[in-house]
Formats: sequence, structure tokens, C-alpha cells
Amino acid sequence: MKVDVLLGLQWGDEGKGKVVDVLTPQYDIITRFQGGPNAGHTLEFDGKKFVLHNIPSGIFRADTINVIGNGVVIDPITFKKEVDNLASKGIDLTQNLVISRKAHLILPTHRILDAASEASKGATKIGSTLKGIGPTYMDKTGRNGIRVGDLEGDFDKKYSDLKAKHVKLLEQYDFEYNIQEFENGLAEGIETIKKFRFIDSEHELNQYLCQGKSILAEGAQGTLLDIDFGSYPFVTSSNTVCAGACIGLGVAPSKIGRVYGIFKAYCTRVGSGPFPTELFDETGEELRKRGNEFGATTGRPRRCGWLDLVALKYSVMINGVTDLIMMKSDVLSHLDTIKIATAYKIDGKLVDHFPYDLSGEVEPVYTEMPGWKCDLTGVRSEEKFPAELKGYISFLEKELGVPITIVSVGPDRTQTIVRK
Ligand code: 2SA
Ligand code: MG
Repeated sequence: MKVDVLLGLQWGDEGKGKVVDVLTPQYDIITRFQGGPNAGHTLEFDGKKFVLHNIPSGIFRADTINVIGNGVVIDPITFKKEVDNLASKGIDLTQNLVISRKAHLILPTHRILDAASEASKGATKIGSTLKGIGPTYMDKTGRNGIRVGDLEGDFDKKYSDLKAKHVKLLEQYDFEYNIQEFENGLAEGIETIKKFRFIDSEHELNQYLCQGKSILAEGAQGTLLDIDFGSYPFVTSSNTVCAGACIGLGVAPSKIGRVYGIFKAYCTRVGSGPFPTELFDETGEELRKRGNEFGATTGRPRRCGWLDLVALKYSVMINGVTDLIMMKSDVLSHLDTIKIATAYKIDGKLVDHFPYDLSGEVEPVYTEMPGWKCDLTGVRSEEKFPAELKGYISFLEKELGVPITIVSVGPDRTQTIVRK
């Protein structure tokens, strides 16, 4: 058996949570391999809406095992909130969620450092979710981090040592903070994490494969936020691309099977950084309203724009996407014409590859396609697709060289059309 990977091809919020939920019945194990509570994966079914941050989206099916892999970072305080919130809705996680001992812990002082760093950058801030992601991964690569496995050992000593280091680091910033406020709930959070089984996830996952069990790796954020390949420095601090699944789970590249690449029929970005096809007019505002484009973790309004094929082709290449999944087609239903960027003009030159530097004047070159001008939310089969939507799909498939196997026409599980 192989590990299938599902990931976002844009700047996050492509609808990964919904698709994992739809695909879950095909898999025995769902696992997260990077990121942490900066993610916001929204799932809707039976008239209810759930937002997951640290917990894999397979948690709603009782017979699915959910694994938080070694590449993930966990904040005990927000983790407890997430667990309690799900428990209040009748979902007991203790039986089907396990956590890698090698996953790193986000400490209160990581969140303070995140906030202090962002405040010090002023207009050039990253627009981070302030969840402490950057400083935690810095400690991981700087070989100072504290891992889930340390909760079984001398966590207290390690915590006070690292906290003292962080307090020293914070002296360089002109930033006021109350450490007690940030530490509120830490002890309870740690107790909650300890209720779960800690595992050596690389061994367990490889064993599952040998036993013929199927695994789906659920990406967070998106390819264009990848620390290596995204629009650096306006990126997150982990490898969000397919290769990140190998590192964040301990599975070999030869064990990767299908790669599901999810994209929205348009494009959004939350936080700072370049976004060539961003719309600053009413069309953008309308997309935000119709698509309910607000951060699932921070509530921040997402920036909206046209689909960017230059970026999407790059993402398909980096991830080796085998199946494309197009989300939120229904959000474009009001438009007479839909634009798709097929190249950029930079310094008067036509560029058709995703460039090193996106920070200057990048003018998208658009192709226009006719809109479908009809409500798609009730459509349940491909035969009922309007001709213009079929045209949009075939244009993208031709350009990207990969089939679009699923089209989503609304947030509910049932609004998902698998193409033959
Ligand atoms: P961080 O917090 O250090 O990872 O932020 C660095 C950049 O990565 C962006 N980022 C995200 N972009 C889209 N969606 C994300 N998750 C939440 C959601 C975001 C929210 O699902 O809506 O609620 O605001 C996410 N997480 C990180 C971030 O905006 C920075 O540009
Ligand atoms: Mg999200």
C-alpha cells in the first residue's frame, strides 16, 4: 500500500478539510504532516459546521485512525480548546487520535515571540496567524525545541530552560507582554495531550502500510506558502508540498501514491505578500462575500482574485499532482465572464513560469472565458454541468495536463461531484 497525499495548490483555504472528509471512507488512516493550529479546515455535514486546526479531518468517522505526525507543531492550550469543543458536540477523540512523540510543542513564549517579531516588522510583517508557528519551527531547526515525547520525560526542566532563553530573546524587542496571560491553561493543555496515545509514528505508519492499510496524508496551508517554494518570505515555516509528507511522516518517496491537488476556481490569500491576480474592486468584494472568504482561524478577510495558471502549473509540477480537485465553482455563478491568468508581464517581458521574485510590478495576462450564469449548488452529476463550466474545466485540464477528477459546488459533503 501507499500513502496518498492531499494538499492545497494555492495560498491555503482551498477546501482541504471538506475533501478529506469526502475521501475519508476510502482510507483507514488520516494523518497531518506539517503545520499546526495556524490551519483552519472547515467541514460541513448534516447541517453542522466544524473547524479543525491541529486534528486531522478524519476524526468524524469512528473507524478511522487519525495520526498527528512528527512534522506537525502542537500548542497544548489551543489543542485542549479544540478537543473540548469537539467533545461538547459529542465527538470523543480519545479512541481514534494518536500523536507522534517527535511532533514539536508550541510554547506560550513562542506565541509571544511571533507577536513581537510581527510587531517589529511594521508594514513588512508576514501577516502570521500569531499562533507561534515560526518561532517553534525555528527552535526545531535550531535544535532547541521541545517535543511531545518530552512530556513523558523531563518536560518541566526543558520548559523552564527554553522559556528563560525566550525571555532573553524578547529583550531585543520593544514589546510589552504579560507572560502569565500567555501561559494560562498550559498545565491543563498538557494534561489533555497526555490523554492521547503517543506513538513512534514513522514505525506505526510503515507497519500499517505493510498490513495493507490505506493512508491519506492531509496537507495544511498551501504550496505557495511552502518555506522553500512559496512566495518567500511571505510563507509559513513548514514544507507544505508533497515532499513534506515524506519528511513529516517518515515514509519514503517510493511509498507515495496518488497526489490530490486542490484548488479554488478562483484564488485567495490571507496575510501579506504578493498576489498577482488580486482584485481590489467590486468583483473581488463580491467573491469574498459569495465565497465567505474569511480566515477560519483568525477571521481575517481573505484577499480574492482570479485563478492564476502560472502559479497553479508550478504547484502541479512541484507536487507531482495526479488528480486535480476544483473547489467553489458555485461562487463564480454570477459572473458574465471569468478571467484566468496564463502568463505575467514583468518589466515588459512575457513570463510563463513562476518567477523567483514576485515583489515588483507583475501584470497578469488574462484569458477570458464565458461565465455559466446559473446556480450550481443543486447540481449532483457531471451531465448537469452547464456547457461553460465544461469549457472552463477542459481549458484547465489542457493547460495543466492533469485530469480534474472532483468538482465541488458547495460546502456540504453532498455537493461533491466525482467525474468519470
Ligand atoms: P504562520 O501563522 O506563521 O503560518 O503565517 C505565515 C503565513 O502563512 C499564512 N497562513 C495561512 N494562509 C491561509 N490559511 C491559513 N489558515 C487559516 C485559515 C488562516 C486564518 O484556514 O483560514 O484563519 O487566518 C494559514 N495559516 C497560515 C499566513 O496568513 C501568513 O501569510
Ligand atoms: Mg483554512
